[in-house]
Amino acid sequence: MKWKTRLGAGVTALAAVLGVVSAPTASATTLAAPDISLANVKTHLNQLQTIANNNGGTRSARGGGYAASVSYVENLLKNAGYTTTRQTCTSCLGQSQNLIAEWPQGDASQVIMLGAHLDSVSAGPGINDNGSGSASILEVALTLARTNPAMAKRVRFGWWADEESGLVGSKYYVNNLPGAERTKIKTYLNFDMIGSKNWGYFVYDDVASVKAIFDEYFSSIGIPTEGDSEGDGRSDHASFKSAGIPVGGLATGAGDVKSSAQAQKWGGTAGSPFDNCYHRACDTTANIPDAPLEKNSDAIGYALWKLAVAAPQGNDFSVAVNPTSGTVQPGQSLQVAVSTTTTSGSAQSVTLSASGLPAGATATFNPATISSGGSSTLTITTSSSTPTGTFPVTVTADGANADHTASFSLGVGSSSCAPVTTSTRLDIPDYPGAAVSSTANVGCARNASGTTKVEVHITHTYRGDLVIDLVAPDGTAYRLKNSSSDSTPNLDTTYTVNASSEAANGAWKLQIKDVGPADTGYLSSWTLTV
Ligand code: DPN
Ligand code: ZN
Repeated sequence: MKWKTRLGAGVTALAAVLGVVSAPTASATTLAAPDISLANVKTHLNQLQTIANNNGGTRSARGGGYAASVSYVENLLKNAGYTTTRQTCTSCLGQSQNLIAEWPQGDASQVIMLGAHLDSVSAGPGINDNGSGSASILEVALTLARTNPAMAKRVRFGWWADEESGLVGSKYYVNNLPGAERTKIKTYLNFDMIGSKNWGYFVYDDVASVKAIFDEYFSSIGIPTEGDSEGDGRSDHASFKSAGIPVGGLATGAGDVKSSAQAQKWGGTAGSPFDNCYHRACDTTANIPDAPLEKNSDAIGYALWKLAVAAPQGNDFSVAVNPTSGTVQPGQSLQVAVSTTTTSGSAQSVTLSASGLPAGATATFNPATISSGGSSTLTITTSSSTPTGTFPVTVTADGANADHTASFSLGVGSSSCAPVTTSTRLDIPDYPGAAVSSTANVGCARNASGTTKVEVHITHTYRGDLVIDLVAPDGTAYRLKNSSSDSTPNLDTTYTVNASSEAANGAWKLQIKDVGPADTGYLSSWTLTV
């Protein structure tokens, strides 16, 4: 059995049945997206609330509440091993600073960037707008550092100054990026308000492939999403989008009013704003429910892992049989060595089986279950009633992480194929009569040869009229002779045919058609030597 990869439909179905929502599961062959700790995200939000409380109830870019927020985030990131940079934004209120943090692993020419504005409006502490996005990507960054997976791409985070007066900090950052640095940013993901009290699940729809990653996550936990339109052009992704950088992101809604269809879909209150405290003093930690904060944080982790973390080398193996063909008389048995090799990762349990055996034949493996790298012996036993012929047997190696097959050609009967002569007279009707054919039954257990001989004796008054084919048991026709203007009577010729891809066993036919009027004749005998 090959385990489901990434987010199997079964995970969703099971979660629905159990009434639980689980983090994505991953098998040994797929990458594991982490669970982002809701408790830690809430700790960060409490710290931002405390900072606001100590700074006149706000974290607006102008004042100490913003500067203290930058310090809080920066300290945690530095201690976790990030390379952090403060960028003074000269166009921002209070000359406030953007904070940039880069995880120093992965291809530096391919950057996946995540950002959130860290400032609030002056009216309040801005815990949903935008402590929520800031705290969530902070915890994602810390989880990346703790997990320390092999990285395919470079990951960079940005906490933006002074978004609230018009995306000023992020515009400053993008405008000051040299062209070569801009093109390195392959995707920018923005998170602005992901913990709205009367939440919806909105996914930015700017780039379909980026939206699809988030949607894949939400569908795995059974949550429907909608494309975001309320935030279009209103948050920091717009600064990146204007510079031609692909963008995506998540939001749970601001001042827009939840429709009844949306309330049916997600719960909550129809006719009320998604966040009734948007840009107000009441946007505090009391304004933030757990559910959207947790699910959006996990969705961010999922997307980041999918975009930037290297896929682990899965466990894999190969299987081979030796020899690859063999012949037995009916009633006899033969043995085939089956060997496996671990080709990547570590060894896995492999169960062997065989299919394609003729009637009356059985296959046993000793042992039937091995660890990849090991071998087994396949014994094929036929019975006296097993038909003569060649049979393609498929050996299936069903591993815990991957499945593979190997092929064995089983011959039953003698491998010496005696010539078959058919001497029953067969009349050949004159044109436009139908083709006629004579049958030769071959009973042996190998393929026909590359120099299969067909000796033909025909009595006829104009042999140029005749078109002759040899038809193999599987229906493949081999042209022996075309029509011609050869007026000679009778035909006594031996043709050579390369029929090496045909199983010799079975009913072969000599097919003759008269394609010219007036002359007639008959086949007196023919001999087939495969
Ligand atoms: N978070 C809002 C602000 O910073 O004022 C902007 C916004 C509104 C973003 C609606 C997304 C959706
Ligand atoms: Zn905002």
